[in-house]
Amino acid sequence: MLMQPADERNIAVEGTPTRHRALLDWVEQVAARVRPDAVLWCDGSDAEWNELSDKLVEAGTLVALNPALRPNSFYARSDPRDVARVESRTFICSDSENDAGPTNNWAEPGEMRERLDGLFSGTMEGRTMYVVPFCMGPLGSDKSIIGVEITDSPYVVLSMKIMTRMGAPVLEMLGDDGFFIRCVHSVGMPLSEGVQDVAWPSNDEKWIVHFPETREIWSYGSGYGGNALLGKKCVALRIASVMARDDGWLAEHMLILKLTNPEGASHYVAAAFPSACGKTNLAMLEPTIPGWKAETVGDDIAWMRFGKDGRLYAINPEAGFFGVAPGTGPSTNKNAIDTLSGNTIFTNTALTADGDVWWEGLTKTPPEGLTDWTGQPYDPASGKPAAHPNARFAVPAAQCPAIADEWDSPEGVPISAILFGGRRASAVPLVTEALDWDHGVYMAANIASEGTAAAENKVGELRRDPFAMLPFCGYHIADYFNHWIRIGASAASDPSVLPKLFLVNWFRKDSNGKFVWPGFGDNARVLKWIAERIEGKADAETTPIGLLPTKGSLDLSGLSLTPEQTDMLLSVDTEIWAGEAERNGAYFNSFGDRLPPALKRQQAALEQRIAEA
Ligand code: SAT
Ligand code: MN
Repeated sequence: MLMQPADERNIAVEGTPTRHRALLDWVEQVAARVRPDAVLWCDGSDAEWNELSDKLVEAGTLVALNPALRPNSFYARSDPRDVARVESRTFICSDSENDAGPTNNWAEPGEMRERLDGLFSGTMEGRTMYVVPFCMGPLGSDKSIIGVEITDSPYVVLSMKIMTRMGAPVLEMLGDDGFFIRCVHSVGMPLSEGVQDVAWPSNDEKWIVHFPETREIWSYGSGYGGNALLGKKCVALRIASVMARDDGWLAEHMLILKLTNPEGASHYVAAAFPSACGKTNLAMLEPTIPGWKAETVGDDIAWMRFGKDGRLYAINPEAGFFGVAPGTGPSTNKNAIDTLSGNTIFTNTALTADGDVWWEGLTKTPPEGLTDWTGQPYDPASGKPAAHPNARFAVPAAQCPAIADEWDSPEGVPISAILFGGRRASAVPLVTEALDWDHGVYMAANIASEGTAAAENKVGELRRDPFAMLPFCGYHIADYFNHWIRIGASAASDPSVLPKLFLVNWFRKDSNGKFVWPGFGDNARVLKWIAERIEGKADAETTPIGLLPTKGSLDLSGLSLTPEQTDMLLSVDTEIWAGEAERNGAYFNSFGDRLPPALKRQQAALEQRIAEA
């Protein structure tokens, strides 16, 4: 760890941990603008972790949890105005507005840079500027991408240490002239003369800005999650999706799961679901069917590239899980609970009287003497939750008892199937296999989900979330659809090497508004059918919307579903689907000429199949 007084503007190679001229120049340039008291290059060591966490405990940002209950773990309470990603303040500043597309906010890059210059001018006054080199993906892998985040938030530094490979080994991997993504983050609260710091500094004005052409991110005003831990959504999805478009690979909002059958044969599956739709639960599921085993490779992001054998290989670019705490309990996700046994940072959960954390769903009833996420004594009679619905944990992935050995493998894992799912109370069956790659792209482009606490929109509202990438695609979403079509076409000589594509829906409700499918560990029954489809063992029935399990091919043994419930899960109502198709068509029309012809053909083909049914 190296301290450098900021007024020594000429940060020399001497005394810094790198000889990377472009990196040194950039750090110097940013320091000159943000004017910190000191510049600190983070090495990612345990000593650094201890020093920063001590400092944050002293400042009141972190509470050290009871070490007998949760060693080396901390609790943070954010500003109540800084609890989730802010999509309305998230911008893709591509050179051309058309390249950002209709689903992203865009601003003219020159004007945006001027605005950012003003906002960042002196923004780190009175603070330390941390330089955080991080690697998305296994260290030393040619599939990994390096970033450097400059931040004035030590909470961000600690969180980046959990969520990424961070510090000295990354600078070593970067060498003297390696490529890195430039990320600048400030909480936007300079400690000018007379300003008293607060436990969670932030600013009411927030900007999360991406410059895709120059692979740059500038984030201002928020200290929370995806707004501030720039390796995650900003680098690994928004900027990486643009790099993937340019270089012929896929950067996706997907978990990666290893599934092993009773005979010991394994398949790797990737799955896309919108935020807070049970993705972490599926990534860590414990199958209820005997002999089947599921292991975790990743819970949020997958980068997939073609291997020499023509198959798609996935890596998890992250090193930790940034999961939603509420709803996570010993019965819904025991692996997650066991993962959280130590070395974890919790944010916006409730705090117990004995110095531990609690949230809705951890136990049936709240313990006595809770302090809620706003810092007030918790009154269960208030009807309010003790933890914020988007309360989070950040924990090293390696601590997960279900982590697959190959989760850190530099080659990645070969993907046999990709699942897409939203939260749909009606219409969409439990599982549908796509007729072919293009049809799968059509299904994925049309997934929709109810709002989640992770984003700002109202919980319960239905919104389209194509590929679960709506807030994360760094370019025009119709071009992104076309990129998927092209990826499929690039395997034209042998389409059988491509993953099979599936649409799943765990959230079907009956007329009383109750979920029909038990979900959680029983989702392994659907995974079993998918694995057997890959192996050519399970039967499917062709319907107008795709291939559905035949009665008997889906393992429902031991479940207490009525025949009506099974019917509901596995049937297609053509009248309802005529309406679905019409709405899909209207949605597609909103993209005009930019919609790939292959998807127009899929739309027409679906309409025709439904009409003929
Ligand atoms: O807050 S994050 O963007 O990191 C998590 C999420 O929204 O899924
Ligand atoms: Mn996510």
